[in-house]
Amino acid sequence: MDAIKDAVSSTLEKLNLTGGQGVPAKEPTEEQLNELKSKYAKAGQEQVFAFYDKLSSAEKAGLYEQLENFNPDYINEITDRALNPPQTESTESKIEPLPENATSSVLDSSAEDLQKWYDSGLELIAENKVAVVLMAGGQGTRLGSSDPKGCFNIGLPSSKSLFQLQGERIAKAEKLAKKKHGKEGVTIPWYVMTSGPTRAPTQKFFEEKNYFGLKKENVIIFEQGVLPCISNEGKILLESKSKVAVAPDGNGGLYQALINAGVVSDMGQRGIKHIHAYCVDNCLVKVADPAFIGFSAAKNVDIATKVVRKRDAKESVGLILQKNGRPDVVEYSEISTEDAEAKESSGLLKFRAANIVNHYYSYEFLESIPEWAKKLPHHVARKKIPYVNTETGETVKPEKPNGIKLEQFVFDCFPFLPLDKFACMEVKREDEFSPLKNASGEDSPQSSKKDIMAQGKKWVEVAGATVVSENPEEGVEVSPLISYGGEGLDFVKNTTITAPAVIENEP
Ligand code: UD2
Repeated sequence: MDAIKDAVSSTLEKLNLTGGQGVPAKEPTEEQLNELKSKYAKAGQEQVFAFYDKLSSAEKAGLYEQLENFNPDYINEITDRALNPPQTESTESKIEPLPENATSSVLDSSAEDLQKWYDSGLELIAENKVAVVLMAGGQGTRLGSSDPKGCFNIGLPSSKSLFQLQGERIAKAEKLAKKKHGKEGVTIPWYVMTSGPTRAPTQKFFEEKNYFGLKKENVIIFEQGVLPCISNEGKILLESKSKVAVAPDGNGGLYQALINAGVVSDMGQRGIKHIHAYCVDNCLVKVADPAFIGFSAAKNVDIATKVVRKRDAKESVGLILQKNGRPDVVEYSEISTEDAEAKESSGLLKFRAANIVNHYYSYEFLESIPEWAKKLPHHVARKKIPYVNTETGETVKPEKPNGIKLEQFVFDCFPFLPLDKFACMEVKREDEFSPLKNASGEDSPQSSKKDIMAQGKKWVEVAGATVVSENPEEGVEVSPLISYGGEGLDFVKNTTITAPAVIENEP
């Protein structure tokens, strides 16, 4: 009997007709239905029930379940606020680069400071006070792949995916801390945020890969929220006669999801004090970077962010800056050309601190999420959104943007902090930032692979190896399980390595 129940439940889950935890959604009573209908009618969104009476019982249950999870008044409010943002006085919203004292740069920090931050970060990891949050809910539309980006194979000799590289860096950071401090059971819990479209394939991939050698109980996959897609006229769109068109609520949906999914309380139970949150598509990301954790803890800030020097005025990155004396980020899709191209007398871009979605949070700051999550603004993405015409019943695939997706940006809480609770660490692009955004050209699988292999080659040459190859472009892949950041490679000293090569075993 259980097998049948499981089969039904998983089918309903696939049809998205279950109430979240796989429990089949129930058809509403007449009274429940009328109550919800009037709520949507009062908000001018009654069109979502256009086909309700003709739906099957399961479809009615699924649509009711979905609509009950939204508040149409709130959807109208955030849509209106997103389309008509409150205009602060233009003089007030003057942007300026961050003040010197809010930033540090590994480019000009002393070796002692870097070592001090690294050692203290490793100690905090050894004390099980460090957790990692991965933002992996984005859909790789620009990449042209329907799989979650973390599953992507960038063509390394080892064929490792981005998820695997990141999981192995966590394992290595645990091992380095354990070795240095002689502690058993060093654990860095890995909280992986997915969205509707990426949840199941991500879960499946992690299970197939046996969590990349990490303990399953320390890899927690959770889901961010979704928001309805809205027509240009402000109406909630239907994807089908029984389903609202929805989209993930942006990486800023992280905060509400951390609360709703019980992640912050799980961190509390584990005694976590320092959190590293990062972007899935950066193949060079130093996951749980001890130096960054140590730097942030030493500065006693609530948020810290890593930046690289912006490549050029057109690079699609947010810019870390200050606005009205508060830390802030202006996204590439919202910065004026004038500000993006502004230069200092030195000739350098005035705004060159490029956001790389690589943030530190204090646990206390994440505990305060319920106080400010509702204040996080929504941004408008104008998109071509397939929908069902509620007059004719026909499905329309629009040729041009016909609606908006509302998304929150993870850095929009930065202005909630005074500058002295915020820090910025500039790092070297070639060491820490190579995003996978496009199918080819800049920020592509090819550039990701090239940057990883170049980094490994540099590491082994610094360790005393000689790398030979017919093509000087060829590099060396060094497994994260062998070296986290270039350390521990003495065994290659005075050896010759023919590139391309993979180093994944110690002699
Ligand atoms: C992001 C940054 C941009 C710059 C750039 C560098 C934001 C809002 N923008 O732009 O400033 O740093 O990256 O690579 O951070 N994600 C979710 N849920 C969502 C949407 C995105 O988890 O609903 C994740 C996504 O999986 C990825 C990260 O957030 O890990 C960044 O998302 P993106 O690559 O779509 O952002 P992008 O490149 O527009």
